[in-house]
Amino acid sequence: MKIIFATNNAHKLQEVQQILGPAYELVIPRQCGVTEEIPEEQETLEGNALQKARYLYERTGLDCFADDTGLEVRALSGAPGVHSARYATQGHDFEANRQLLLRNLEGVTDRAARFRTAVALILDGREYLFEGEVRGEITTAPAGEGGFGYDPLFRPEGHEETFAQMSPEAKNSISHRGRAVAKLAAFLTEHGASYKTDR
Ligand code: ITT
Repeated sequence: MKIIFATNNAHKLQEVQQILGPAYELVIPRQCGVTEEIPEEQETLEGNALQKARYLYERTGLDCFADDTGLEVRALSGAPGVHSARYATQGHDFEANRQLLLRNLEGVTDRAARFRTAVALILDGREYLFEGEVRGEITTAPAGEGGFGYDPLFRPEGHEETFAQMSPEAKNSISHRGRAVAKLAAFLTEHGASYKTDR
């Protein structure tokens, strides 16, 4: 089954392809002639996921989905949340974002946090939303080389390792994205998706 995934994030693409498995062939915006940055200007994850999926659907008329993810830290009143990509700078600077998060949590004992993912699917012109979350805590120093973004600072509940110290399979089996995309996969298996270039 071929379906468009409205992302420009290569790490996410790899994760989602791994979660969905070989039964799905993911097509990225560039492969359908959409090379500009897809806007995400909403104040909620769901709003942004829908905005990205709608943008691509309007350009291509093809079935597609998008994911928007945020890290919500309790002691920071839910920040960086929907602003996770641009926490420290306007760019997607993972290292600067991690450093700012650690600085903002200096001396803070409540390290509780969660990752939340909203996935928006447009299938035959209809819109659907799926959600996944994982609870955990922010470490006091980065650990691990795997994953991306805030992974070296996030230790999921019930685990000794950060996401960046886990294998991709282990992260995907409990992660926010893994849970949301598993719901998407179950839905697609039931309802089917088509990729027709003549539409
Ligand atoms: P697209 O919009 O092109 O899909 P993006 O990088 O902008 O890619 P998001 O807005 O969904 O993706 O994610 C916001 C930021 O949250 C992202 O830049 C990372 O820093 C962080 N992030 C997202 N998923 C993550 C994960 O699984 N592990 C660690 N950090 C993550």
